[in-house]
Amino acid sequence: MRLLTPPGVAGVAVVLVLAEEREAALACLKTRNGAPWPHLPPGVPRLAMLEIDGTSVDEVLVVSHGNGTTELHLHGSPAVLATLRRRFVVQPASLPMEPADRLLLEALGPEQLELALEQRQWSFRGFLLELAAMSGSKRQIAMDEALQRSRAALAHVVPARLVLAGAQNAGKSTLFNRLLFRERVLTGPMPGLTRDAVAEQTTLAGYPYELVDTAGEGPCEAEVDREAIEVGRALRAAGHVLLVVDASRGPSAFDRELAERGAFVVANKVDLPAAPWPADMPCHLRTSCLAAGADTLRNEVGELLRASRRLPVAGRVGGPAALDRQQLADLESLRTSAEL
Ligand SMILES: Nc1nc2c(ncn2[C@@H]2O[C@H](COP(=O)(O)OP(=O)(O)OP(=O)(O)O)[C@@H](O)[C@H]2O)c(=O)[nH]1
Ligand SMILES: [Mg+2]
Repeated sequence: MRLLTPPGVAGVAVVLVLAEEREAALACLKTRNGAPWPHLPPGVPRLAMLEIDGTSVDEVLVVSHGNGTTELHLHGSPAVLATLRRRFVVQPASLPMEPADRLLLEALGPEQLELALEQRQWSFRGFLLELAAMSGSKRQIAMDEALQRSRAALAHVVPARLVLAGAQNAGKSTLFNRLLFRERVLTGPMPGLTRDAVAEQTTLAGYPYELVDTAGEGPCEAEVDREAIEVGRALRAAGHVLLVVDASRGPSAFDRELAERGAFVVANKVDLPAAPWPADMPCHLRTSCLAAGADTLRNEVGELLRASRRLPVAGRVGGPAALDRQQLADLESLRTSAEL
């Protein structure tokens, strides 16, 4: 069975019974008089009682389709669906959707919306056919331009992981909350406050990021704290790292190590008297996460990342571009075949 409506706590749930499940599903329906459900002509909605394991569950509307499938309109309570799931496999329906339409629905910010609207003007498949029909050198140039646009377009769609790292109490969770515009995680003066890594999506300078707040590095007595620090280390290995340093204490040996491995360095707490900052330690942003406005912080961090990832200003990319891995693979395979 396929659930055609989004999950929720109320309203109506519409479930599509597939042709192969029809007999089993109809066996669970009774007329209002308790008689077995008759085979009905398609298209006529009828009320029926749904019975699962001898228990009357719900009064449902039954709509048979000519192609052998049947719709059941249930009361949308999760309890009713849960009862149906005890007897049948109910999966969410996945409707085929063009990547540009998906982006239009899921856009986190105006830049993603603008890109989705731009890309909807073109048929990507039609564009591939146009490319395939071009002569050799012209096609190479057009394809290289499309791959260039696709790089920027995919960066609009696929969130890059950005892990906040640093010593305990440096201000990672404070920065995390500011970048999200809300108090998502606990902050406070007690070192080692954050234990579990928390991930949230947002856009910075128009590009999507999975922001991850992690446990700070520092002394820990409990096994659970050591594990939390290990999780942070593993997360850092698969993403960009935003290293938060408490500038009133200065960078630690661990901070210097992360900076050497390419982390973006934020010197935080510049509202307090500063400790010496070693000349060979990079610093990409000096700020006070407490005092700076969230907008300013988001812009500064976003621009820093955009420039270092060599991404153009977010928004339209100026021509058909791949918006998912499949489209990119199709584009690339056309280039490979052209090279043969
Ligand atoms: N003066 C000052 N205090 C700050 C600033 N940023 C954060 N703090 C304070 O520093 C303390 C620690 O902040 P957190 O964000 O919880 O630090 P953390 O890095 O997440 O710490 P752990 O979770 O223990 O690793 C809190 O009391 C914050 O209010 C800042 O820019 N200036
Ligand atoms: Mg924290």
